[in-house]
Amino acid sequence: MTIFHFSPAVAEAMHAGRPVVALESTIITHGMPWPQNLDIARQVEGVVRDGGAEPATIAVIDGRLCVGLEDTQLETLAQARGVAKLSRADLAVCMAEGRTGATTVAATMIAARLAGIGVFATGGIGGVHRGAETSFDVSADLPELAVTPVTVVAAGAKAILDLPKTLEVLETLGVPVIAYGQDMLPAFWSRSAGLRAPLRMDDAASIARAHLMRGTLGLPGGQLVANPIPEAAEIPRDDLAPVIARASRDAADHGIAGKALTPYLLQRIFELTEGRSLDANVALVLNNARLGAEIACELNTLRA
Ligand code: PSU
Ligand code: MN
Repeated sequence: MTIFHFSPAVAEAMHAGRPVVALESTIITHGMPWPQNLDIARQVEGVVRDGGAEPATIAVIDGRLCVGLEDTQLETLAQARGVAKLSRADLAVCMAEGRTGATTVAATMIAARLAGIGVFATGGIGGVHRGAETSFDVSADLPELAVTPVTVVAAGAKAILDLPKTLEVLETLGVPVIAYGQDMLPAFWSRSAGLRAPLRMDDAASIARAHLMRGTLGLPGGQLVANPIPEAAEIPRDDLAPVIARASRDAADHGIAGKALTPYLLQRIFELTEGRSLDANVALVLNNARLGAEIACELNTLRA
């Protein structure tokens, strides 16, 4: 049984020892509306290529774990309805049943590690939801960062989450949270969460060295690089606070929970900001793809 399927472009890059950056697919199927999602997915891949690395968008298609998607596959996935959102818990079941699903941060990390890819760029990771003290809703992305050795570049955790609790859990799990080029933790649509990040690094080469150092020390798990959204694209925290509060209330009123919560909140915030949240989302994802490519190139140089 073939478990993996490498796209020709990714296979060639890996064979030639060129840097590769993993990309997730849940952001395409559940994080952004059609048809912008397809355009953005293509742009992200383009930015990785411009940065000197090969993009490997990861998804499960008809039971096969695809590392790198052909453009037609990307297009099909972007407009598909009812695609499964796969995390650590459901990845194997989806594959065993020969079905199709999009990979979250956790599942993409698992696939990247198996494929030998050290760097993964995305928008935001999942975290501890507001009200987790009663709902217990903590994303599987957090424990994944503790066990799977992949460096994940994100724009911090989404402001829809409880950021102080998310930081606490990451600390408990021993996950390095590294703000890139600033002291404060970025909060996805805004450059600062109003909280200091535990760690700060200012260049891709140091991040790549820290990635390798964890391996040398025999530490499992990855690193979270929190890359602030470009200033021109940021939505100030005060503008977003009432929108997030409203979206969270709507979710509670409609009984939205579990896997459906993150996609619901993102969609609701998109509606409430009349698309402004998506523009910011695009800018930060592209920015993360750029940094991801840079780190992957440095990692490649260090390993050579
Ligand atoms: N950030 C976004 N859009 C998304 C996600 C994160 O801007 O769609 C997705 C990622 O795939 C992440 C997942 O891994 O949401 C987390 O979902 P949950 O909170 O259910 O673990
Ligand atoms: Mn959850």
